[in-house]
Amino acid sequence: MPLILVTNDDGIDAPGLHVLASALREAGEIQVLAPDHNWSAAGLTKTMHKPLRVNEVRLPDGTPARTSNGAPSDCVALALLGILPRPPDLIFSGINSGANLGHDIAYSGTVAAALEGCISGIPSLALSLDGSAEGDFEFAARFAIHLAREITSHGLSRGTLLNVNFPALPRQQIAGVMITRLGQRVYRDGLIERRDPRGRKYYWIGGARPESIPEEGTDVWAVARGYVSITPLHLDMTDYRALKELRNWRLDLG
Ligand SMILES: [Mn+2]
Repeated sequence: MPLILVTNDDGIDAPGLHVLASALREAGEIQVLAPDHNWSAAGLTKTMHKPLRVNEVRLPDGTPARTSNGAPSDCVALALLGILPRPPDLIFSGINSGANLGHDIAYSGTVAAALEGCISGIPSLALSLDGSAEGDFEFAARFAIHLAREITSHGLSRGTLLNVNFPALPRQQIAGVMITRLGQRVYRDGLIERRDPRGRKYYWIGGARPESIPEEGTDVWAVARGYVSITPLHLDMTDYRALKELRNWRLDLG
């Protein structure tokens, strides 16, 4: 039985984490280590300037779990560096409440936790559910069991992680599974300026929900059409096309 680390970025109280941990018990021995509060959009964080705490807690169904004041990626690092009795064979991050598509992966704490696992050479996945209706997590969790078995039999090459997104649909309406590439998000953030009680300015960055460019074959396209989207991501972010172009620049030291 593989040892599976389950974490997330919505925090230890998130229903998506509970449903995932409960389901994955069918695929292996599970260990839960998740943030003690919501870190959505925390990205990849390495906490270096404050102490990290780990507390033992129980999930609503009684499953023993651990929680930390660190970011999702810190939780994975803590687990791998000795908090778990032995290194996990697989890392599942999720199930996030809300999709992580296209450019979202740069901000997503859910994906960041999987990235942290991937950097350490452990097969890792991020799982996200479009929309946030609680009842929809069950199908995604069942599918996660299937993914755990597939990864155990096929393996994942080093440097690759999987970003999985589920449409906000009941099982009967899901069209199928599609292997996709990353799409593009369009953010509509604005700067909101306010004043605190002392008259000093402060700011919020925020706006309407992001939209997407529905290009065929992308993750945003697949989820919009009711498919489960699986996007293989790679740690090597080198732009190989730009590598050739840059070599034509005059970049002598002068
Ligand atoms: Mn989240």
